[in-house]
Amino acid sequence: MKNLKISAILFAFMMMFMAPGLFAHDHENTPGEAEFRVLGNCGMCKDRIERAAYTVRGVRYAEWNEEEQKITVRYRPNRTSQEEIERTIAKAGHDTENFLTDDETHANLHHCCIYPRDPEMLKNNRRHDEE
Ligand SMILES: [Cu+2]
Repeated sequence: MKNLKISAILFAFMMMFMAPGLFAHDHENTPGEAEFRVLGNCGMCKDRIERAAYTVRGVRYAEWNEEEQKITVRYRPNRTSQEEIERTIAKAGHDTENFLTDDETHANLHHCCIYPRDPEMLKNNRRHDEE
């Protein structure tokens, strides 16, 4: 009986420390951290995309993955937002999950960087400078 009590207390303690970790995997719900789609082609795109992200005040980390066509960013949520980071990357030439670059900016990218655009995104996303 005593052992059972101790086990119950131990279990309660374990849950207290472990439970928050069980829910910490959803990046979209972690303030200051986001992962979203960004289209691009090559190492030059990677530079341009990450550099654009780092121009946003409050961005602490940006890494674009060519294979996954995704960027991971970490930022100070009191300084900036995923939306501002997306708009800035789109302005630099790369369509993002929610925003589009200008046709002209896309066409003027280095020739190896002219990535194929996604018709769904062209239909649904807002332009980077749209309200
Ligand atoms: Cu490129």
